[in-house]
Amino acid sequence: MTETVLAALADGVLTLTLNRPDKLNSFNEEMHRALRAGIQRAHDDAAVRALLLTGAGRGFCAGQDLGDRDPRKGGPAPDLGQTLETFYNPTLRLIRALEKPVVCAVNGVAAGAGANIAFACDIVLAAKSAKFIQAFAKIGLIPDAGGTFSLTRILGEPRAKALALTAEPLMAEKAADWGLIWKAVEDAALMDEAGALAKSLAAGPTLGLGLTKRLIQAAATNSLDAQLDMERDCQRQAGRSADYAEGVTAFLEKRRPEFRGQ
Ligand code: T3D
Repeated sequence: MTETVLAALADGVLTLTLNRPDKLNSFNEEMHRALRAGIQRAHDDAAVRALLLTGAGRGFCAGQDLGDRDPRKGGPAPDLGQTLETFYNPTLRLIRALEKPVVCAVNGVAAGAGANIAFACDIVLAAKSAKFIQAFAKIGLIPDAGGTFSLTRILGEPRAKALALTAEPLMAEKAADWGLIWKAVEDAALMDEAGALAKSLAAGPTLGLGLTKRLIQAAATNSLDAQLDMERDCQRQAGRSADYAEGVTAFLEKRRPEFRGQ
């Protein structure tokens, strides 16, 4: 049977590739479970120092597989709150809580929860031909997988509302102009560029990078006082790391540092 998520570990980077290309990598239950297991591995395995998420084929991810939601098949209406609780929400929380860099290479259309999973990642690169669609409005749903959170925080209400209410596609270059993603790159260069970025992050001081991620995510809800306290505590931790000692030593010895993520 074909695996719904391909996993490959090289140079400290765990690459997870959503792999249902015939369905534009939309989520069935198996793919939900496989993606969650892959991200959990990134949490648990010290050999993983960065995560790279992408999609197979011409799309990144088209959200939920609507074939699994076909009302014509009869039966009671599905409890979508339950499916968010069981599948999407744990995945979103795992991505945000992972104290290692998460790079997302959006190789094609990202729709519905597929777009919002990308926005939960730390650094998002997209092929210039890729587009992001809050497709929910077209089928009577609300933006989930953290969409109302990320769109509003990153873009502000006017753009978040327009994207969510109209379900208009947003092209990669405009998404980058708006600050919703890091950058749009030539299609042919996407995987090389995203792979090189993930590899260089994985070779970096990943303990410090993880703390940095924690701080930036906390800033949206912290007061300045709380944030300053948190920076003090995290800097104390970073200052005791082997990577900090190595970074300063390498600087003084005018050589490249060799970080171990400790
Ligand atoms: O249910 C819950 O658990 C609640 C959570 C919901 C989370 C969500 O994500 S809800 C939103 C679900 N997603 C969508 O509504 C997007 C549906 N797809 C589209 O609107 C379009 O496919 C795209 C705009 C993404 C791409 O359009 P296009 O023209 O490039 O491709 P296409 O021809 O529409 O799709 C190609 C194939 O993928 C096609 O199959 P076929 O005809 O070749 O056999 C299409 O049916 C299939 N596909 C695309 N998206 C989905 C899908 N099949 C199942 N589910 C999909 N979401």
